[in-house]
Amino acid sequence: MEVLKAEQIDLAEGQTVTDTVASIIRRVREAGDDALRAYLRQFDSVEIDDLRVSDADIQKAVSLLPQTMLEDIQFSIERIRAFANAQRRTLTEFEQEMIPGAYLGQRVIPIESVGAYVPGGRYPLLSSAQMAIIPAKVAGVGSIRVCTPPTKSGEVHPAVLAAAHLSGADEIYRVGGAQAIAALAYGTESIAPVHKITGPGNAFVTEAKRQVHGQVGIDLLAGPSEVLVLADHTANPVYIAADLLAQAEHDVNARVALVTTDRDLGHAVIREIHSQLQTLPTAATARAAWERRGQVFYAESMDEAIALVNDWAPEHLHVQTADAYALRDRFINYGSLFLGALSSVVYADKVCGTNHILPTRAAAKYTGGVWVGTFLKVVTYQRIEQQGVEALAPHCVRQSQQEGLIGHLRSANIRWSGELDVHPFE
Ligand code: HSO
Ligand code: ZN
Repeated sequence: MEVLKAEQIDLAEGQTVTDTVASIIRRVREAGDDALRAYLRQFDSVEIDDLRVSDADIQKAVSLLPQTMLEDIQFSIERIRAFANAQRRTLTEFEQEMIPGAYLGQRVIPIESVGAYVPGGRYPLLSSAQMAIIPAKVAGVGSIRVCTPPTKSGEVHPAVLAAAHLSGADEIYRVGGAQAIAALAYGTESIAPVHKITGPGNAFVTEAKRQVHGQVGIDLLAGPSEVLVLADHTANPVYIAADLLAQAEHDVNARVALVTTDRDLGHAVIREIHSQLQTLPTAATARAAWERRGQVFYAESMDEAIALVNDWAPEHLHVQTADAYALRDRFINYGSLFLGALSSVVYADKVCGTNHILPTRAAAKYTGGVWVGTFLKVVTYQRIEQQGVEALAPHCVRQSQQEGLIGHLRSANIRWSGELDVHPFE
C-alpha cells in the first residue's frame, strides 16, 4: 500500500504514569477524604471542604444556563435515552426446557451502583456526562455517582453539572483524576464505593481504571480520539478534511487517517487540511495531531482498503464512498460506523443518540463501546426436576469419577440413586 502521508512519531508508553497512579490509589485507600483534599490542593489548586456538590448548587447551575443550552442538553438526553431504550429491548430474558425436566434460564439484572467519570480538561464536554450516565439510568442502575474535577474557582462547570443532573446522576462529587477513580473503587468517608466505573479520562484516569479493575468492573480503556475515513473518487475533500480536523482538535495524540482508492483525492485532502487549519481556532492542537499522527493511504482496490480498515480497528470509521451502505457488513473491527458522506462523526459525538464512549487503540477488535448492556449483568439460572436428574446424573457421576472429584460425584449421585457412593462403579 502506498503511503501519501505517514505518521511521524511513535509515542512511548510512560512508565511513570503507572507508578504515579499506583501511589495515588494507595494514598486514597489509606487516607480517604484527606487524600482527596490534599490532591485537590496539589493538582487543582483549590481548597474544598465539602466534596459533594449540594442540591442548591445543582439547582443554581441549571437555572443559570441559557435557555438554548438547556434545550440542547435536553434534546441530546432524549436522543441518547431513546437509543439506549431500543438497545435495552434487544436483551431478553428466557427460560427453556433444554432436556426433559431441566429448565435453564437467563435473567438481565442491573448493576447496583455505578461511578461515572466526567473529564474536565480544556473544553468540558457536556456530552461525556450524558454518554456515561444515561445508559446506566436506562439499565436501571440504583445509584449513579459522578466524579468530575472542579475548575479554578472550586466549582464544577455549570453546564456539566446541569447535564449530569438532568441525565440522572444521583450524587456529584468535585474530585477528578486518578484519585477520583480510587475513591469510586475503594470508597472514602464521603464517597461510597461502586461496583463498576465508566467514562473517559486522561492518561492518569485511564491507568487508574486499569489498576482498579478487578476490585470493580470498568467499561473500557478510552484513549485519545481516532477517526479513519474510507473514501473513493466520489468523496468531497472539504468534508473529509473537516472530519479529520474535528477529531484532531481533541488532543495532540488524536489519531486521524484517510484510506482512499483515489490518489488525487488523497492529495486534495492533504491540501484542504492545510487550508482549513489557517482559520481553525483550535489549530494549535489539531495541527500538532495532524503532523504527528495523521496518515493518508492509497489503496489499489476496495478490498485492500477494507483489509486495512479491519486491521486498524478505529474508534470511528467513516465510509464516504458511492456505495457505503452496501459495504456495511464487510467491516468487522470498529467502535462505531458512519455510512455515507452526510453521516458526520460529530453528530454521534453529541446529539444523534449513539454512544461516543468507544474503544480506541484497536480495542475494537474485541469490544464495542459503552451501551445499556455495559450496566446490566446477563445471568443464568437452572431448575432441575427428578426427570432431569435421571438424564444428567449418570454423565455427571461418571465424569466426576474420572476426574477424581468424589465430592462432586456424591452431590450428583445422592439425588439419583439415593446413595452417596457408587458401588461397583463401571
Ligand atoms: N469524539 C469524542 C467524543 C466527543 N467529541 C464529545 C466531542 N464531544 C470521542 O472520541
Ligand atoms: Zn469528538
